[in-house]
Amino acid sequence: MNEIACRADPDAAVTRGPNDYKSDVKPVWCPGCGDFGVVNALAKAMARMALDPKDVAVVSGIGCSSRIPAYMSSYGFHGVHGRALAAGTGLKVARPDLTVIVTGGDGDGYSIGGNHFLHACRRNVDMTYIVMDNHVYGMTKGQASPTTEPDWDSKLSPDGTGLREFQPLVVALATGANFIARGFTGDPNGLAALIEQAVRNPGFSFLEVLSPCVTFRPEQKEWKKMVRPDEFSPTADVPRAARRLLRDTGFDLGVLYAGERPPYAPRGPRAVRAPADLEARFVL
Ligand SMILES: Cc1ncc(C[n+]2csc(CCOP(=O)(O)OP(=O)(O)O)c2C)c(N)n1
Ligand code: SF4
Repeated sequence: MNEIACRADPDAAVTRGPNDYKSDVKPVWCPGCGDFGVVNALAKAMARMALDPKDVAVVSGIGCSSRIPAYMSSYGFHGVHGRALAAGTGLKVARPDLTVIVTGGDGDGYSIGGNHFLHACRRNVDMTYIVMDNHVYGMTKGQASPTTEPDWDSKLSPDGTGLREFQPLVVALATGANFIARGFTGDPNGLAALIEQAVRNPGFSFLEVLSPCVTFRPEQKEWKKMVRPDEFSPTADVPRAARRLLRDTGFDLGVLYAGERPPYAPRGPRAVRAPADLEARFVL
């Protein structure tokens, strides 16, 4: 266990290892699901940053991957399908002192939540978005998602959908995300390092994680042979990152873009009030 003194409480010499960031709730995921790797990497990254769990909120929508908040010892919010970024944005603006990490799947984030994805990139609120992309809707038993390959033949999409895949990194770059990277659940150390960089980079950080669904896409077990670690070299130059994406295989890993755009800061008088004041304004 990699134990590090907690930065938030140095005098008390609190030490926390990755397991201290996991809750006692046992994941209900299928054995071998890639999402286990994200819990492990997230816990490792939190330990490396010596975050205090009470200062972290993990926010999600709905899906197998969106169960993550229950498995962490930090605060968590398991919301509705496709609205994790809206909840995370509200939380971060109301409580800028918190480290907000939004998590979910490709269905949750790119399909029903696609509009929120665009505007989260554009708004550049200082938070991290981790998408566990398995190119399928796992929880609802294997429907095609926006990142499903057009020729993926299944009972629900015989002969494939024929639809072009959504390109999350291209969209994130075009709409203004301040940090863009791709990781793989089969490399927990590399993934933990990417999560740490994403959290530390100011503004909206987007981390696309290839996370195999061993039940509905068993062929994804081959991803471990297809990924290309450290393929991206980080740049703060948007045109350069865009040119690099033209030859992306979909399995290139690393930090594509680390920008310097200042994060969103609320303008004018502080709109956030004490919960009691807010309640009083809505009394009928
Ligand atoms: C408004 C609404 N529409 C549809 C659903 C059904 N639903 C639950 S999870 C899900 C897709 C999950 O896929 P993904 O986000 O890729 O996560 P995974 O389960 O693969 O991790 C859908 C369509 C829902 N819960 N709410
Ligand atoms: S159905 Fe797929 S995504 Fe869901 S827990 Fe099982 S392996 Fe993971």
